[in-house]
Amino acid sequence: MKAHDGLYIDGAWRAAVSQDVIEVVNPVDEQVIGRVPAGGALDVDAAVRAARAALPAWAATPPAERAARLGALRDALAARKDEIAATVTAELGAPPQFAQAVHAALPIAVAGSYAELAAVHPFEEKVGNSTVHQEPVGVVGAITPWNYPLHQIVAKVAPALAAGCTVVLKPAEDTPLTARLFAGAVAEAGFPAGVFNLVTGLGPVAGQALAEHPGVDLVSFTGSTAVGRRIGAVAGAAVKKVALELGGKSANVILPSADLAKAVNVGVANVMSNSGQTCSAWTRMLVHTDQYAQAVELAAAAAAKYGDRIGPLVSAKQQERVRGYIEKGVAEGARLVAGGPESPREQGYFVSPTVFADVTPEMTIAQEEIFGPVLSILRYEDEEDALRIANGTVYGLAGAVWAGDEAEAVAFARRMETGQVDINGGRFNPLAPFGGYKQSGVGRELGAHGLAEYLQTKSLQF
Ligand code: TXE
Repeated sequence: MKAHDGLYIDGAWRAAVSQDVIEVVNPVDEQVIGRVPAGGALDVDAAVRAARAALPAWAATPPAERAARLGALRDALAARKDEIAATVTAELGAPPQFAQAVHAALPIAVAGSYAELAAVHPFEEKVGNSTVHQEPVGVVGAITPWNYPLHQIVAKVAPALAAGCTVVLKPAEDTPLTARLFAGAVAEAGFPAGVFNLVTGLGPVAGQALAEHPGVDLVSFTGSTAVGRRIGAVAGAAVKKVALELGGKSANVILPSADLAKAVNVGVANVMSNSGQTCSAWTRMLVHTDQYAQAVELAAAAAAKYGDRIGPLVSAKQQERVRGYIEKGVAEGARLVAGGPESPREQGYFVSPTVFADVTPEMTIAQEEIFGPVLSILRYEDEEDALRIANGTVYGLAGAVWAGDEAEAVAFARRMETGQVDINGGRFNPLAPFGGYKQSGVGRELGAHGLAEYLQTKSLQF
């Protein structure tokens, strides 16, 4: 068992003022695998003070030097790739291969993209008789969830540091060990003391204290809509900037001209990936009524093939929540064609890959984010009906469209109220902006749009 190692503040690991401790649990065998401090308001205050003190010098550091430090961070993460994957496997339960290929590799690519962007971004531009300067917003309070423990951190911290902001990170209490590895990589990369600070702790304590701290200029949050609303209200009252990446209920629209088998199989894989704990997952599959029966059969067969191969959910709380949704789906009249509410194993927070047919748009399982390996298949009569269903939730984070002809899929995608759409499958692009329409959030992450969140502009007139 790892020791109680402290918080990373002002360039050093130090003991927390708070004596409270978080026990980290492996969701496969339910054993305690580590303990970290549950920081309190005094710890958050110390971290924010360190970030404020470091801000002027870091903001004035030439972008090329900031880019060099981010390059060193990418290298430090790459050197820890195996350890990162093993830690994500231990605290999230992600299967080892997925942990390597996605949980470790993706954030390394994102850190690299910001090393490159910081070097070339036009922080100063001439506009007529003015120069427009893009300056860092200031001290960033970053609050991250557990579903992609490292990616969620890097997607906030890397652009913030590239912009010249300093950061206090409060990672999810379920996955703080990965965050500690990240802090180790930052220390090795040679950032000045106070530029990055880590306070592990509970959401309503450390997270709340960070969001409310008057020394924080921007709160960047990823997590539940309920907490996002509270953070937005706190930030609004203080007129501080806020970026919110919240839930999703994304539609996978299979148009009649599409390769049905491919669209269904990729669609099922998308939902089961990371055991369904992905905010952009295509949890609603929309199929034309003439192809509906065939799609249901294909999806049920695809889900059954997963069997035991997907990992558990992160915690008993999430397992209960997801099983509750499955029971609700049955109670509201949807037809289970794969999986179900029973846990497939005695131990661990597992949920079977589950597929519902005969789901109608108003059912709870078609409206609310489940955050587990649960797919709902809905039928549509024509394209307008498909669009109405696709746009018929409070969310708008991601989605997919499949068609025989790319232009047909693009035309449909452009009418969707959502922030990112994969055309005939799509491929992850670390430079493409990611974020929500409607209640899926405020702001964008990744690429130049992600960098812009951490910048404010000043114009000088001549
Ligand atoms: O989220 P929370 P939970 C959704 C998903 C999931 C549900 C609940 O539907 O089933 O949220 O997950 C911190 N002030 N998403 O309970 O509580 C908390 O410590 C400040 C979608 O884990 O929102 C953690 O660091 N911070 C999502 C972070 O907020 C607070 C990813 C997220 O936890 C706080 C995760 C407070 N009062 C869950 N309370 C996505 N969009 O990817 C909690 N936190």
